[in-house]
Amino acid sequence: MAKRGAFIVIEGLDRSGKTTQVTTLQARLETEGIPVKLFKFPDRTTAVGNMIDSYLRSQSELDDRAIHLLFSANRWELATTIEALVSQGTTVVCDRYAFSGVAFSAAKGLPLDWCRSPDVSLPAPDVTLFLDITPEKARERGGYGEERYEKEEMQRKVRDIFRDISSEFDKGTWVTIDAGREREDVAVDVWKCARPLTSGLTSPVQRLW
Ligand code: T5A
Ligand code: NA
Repeated sequence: MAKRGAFIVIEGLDRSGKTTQVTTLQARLETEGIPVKLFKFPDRTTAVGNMIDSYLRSQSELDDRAIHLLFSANRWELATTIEALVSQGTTVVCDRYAFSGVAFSAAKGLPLDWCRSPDVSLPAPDVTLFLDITPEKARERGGYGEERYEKEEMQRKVRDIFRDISSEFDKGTWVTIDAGREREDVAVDVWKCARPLTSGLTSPVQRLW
């Protein structure tokens, strides 16, 4: 069976260092000669992404359900591309995914099952690396508080929901990493989890959820 690329998702609270870590991971994979492509959700560059961006910057108001569905639509509009890349042997690294979708909307009070349903049958990551940080520590980092959800109370709820979600996965497919440490220490753990997956998976990509 032909080898495919890995589908690696990095999740976490706001300011946990996801973008920093996906960028480092991409560079390391490239150094090893492993074909890699980065995705980021929300992808603010699409038409749907523009609406999400405006909402997050509090420049527009939307019903909680409407914004939830837009976040999901934003994943669906890139799902085919992600699957095609992975099956052609490219490793896809993704900065946030459906788990952020569920955690943030459920933290606002929407029922968890309702939150999951629009993401059902999206490609499932081979591993989700969850960057865990206390809201207190996250707040000390650059740029915190600029966007809609960057408030401690909200972040605390989101963290609890992420923990509930993590308990549904086995240790191989969901890894919690202490993101309150130095960048390089976090990167070492990310690399340890990601590297083995890129040596040639043959099993088909699974589906959420
Ligand atoms: N959302 C998202 C939903 O509600 N539903 C969804 O379906 C999805 C996909 C925007 C919001 O959308 C919500 C969740 C969010 O509230 P975003 O665009 O990913 O999501 O948000 P960003 O603002 O881009 O990213 P974050 O705030 O989450 O930051 P990161 O990527 O976690 O952190 P990063 O790497 O940018 O670092 C932040 C700062 O900390 C420093 C960095 O240099 C930077 O200044 N830093 C460190 N400092 C000390 N020690 C370390 N180890 C550090 N690592 C990074
Ligand atoms: Na980010």
